[in-house]
Amino acid sequence: TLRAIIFDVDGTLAETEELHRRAFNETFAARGLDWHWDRDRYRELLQVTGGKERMAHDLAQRGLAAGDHDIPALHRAKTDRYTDLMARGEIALRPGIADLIRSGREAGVRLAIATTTSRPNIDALVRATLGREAGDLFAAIAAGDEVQAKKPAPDVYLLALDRLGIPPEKAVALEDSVNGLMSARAAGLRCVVSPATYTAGDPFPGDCALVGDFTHIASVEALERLLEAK
Ligand code: XBP
Ligand code: MG
Repeated sequence: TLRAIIFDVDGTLAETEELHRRAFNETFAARGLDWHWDRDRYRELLQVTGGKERMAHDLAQRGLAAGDHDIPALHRAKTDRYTDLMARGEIALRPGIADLIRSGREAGVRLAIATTTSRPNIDALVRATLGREAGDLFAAIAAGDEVQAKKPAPDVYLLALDRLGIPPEKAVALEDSVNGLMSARAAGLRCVVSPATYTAGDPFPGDCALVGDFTHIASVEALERLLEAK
């Protein structure tokens, strides 16, 4: 039986990427940089996980020298902007997520997070949508900068499992992207995928349970039924 549910954050708990994009663009403008990522460009850039890595990749593709810019400082400013925007409360959890979290707590299934995003972003999202401290609600939280290699590498899921102290067979990952799915599978986890706005139509391989939205697995019982049917 299932002992833990490990959630991705961006695209899975909530549709956050437009807020990330806005925070990046406002940061660039505030620094007097004439950079702007429109939706199509951002869709391409989402292939590179992690905000700092994404900025470095964008600079390289445009033939600009990364050494001319303080990417860690830009990214700190972006994180400040993102968490301020998040605190306004305009972002909602994706349908089914709040019910599944409630059901997991009632059933004694432990909840965890494995994400590429930065820890302050997780805290801000959980506070704004669930009115709780992430550290109180989730038994283990593994965030982007805590590991050597971000998704699609398995590191962040392995770290979450290590902190939970359980083997991958006893847990399931919830994801919205191919990079996330690859990360979970490489860590030995089963994975349920519901594509988000930016990942709809992406080619998900057959080794996951694909659902239209998370209302199909809004309880631990429904999630276990889906995994058994797979
Ligand atoms: C999410 C990401 C993150 C965010 C930005 O991927 O790629 O980089 O877009 O977060 P996943 P930071 O959902 O697969 O974890 O700017 O804090 O890195
Ligand atoms: Mg995601």
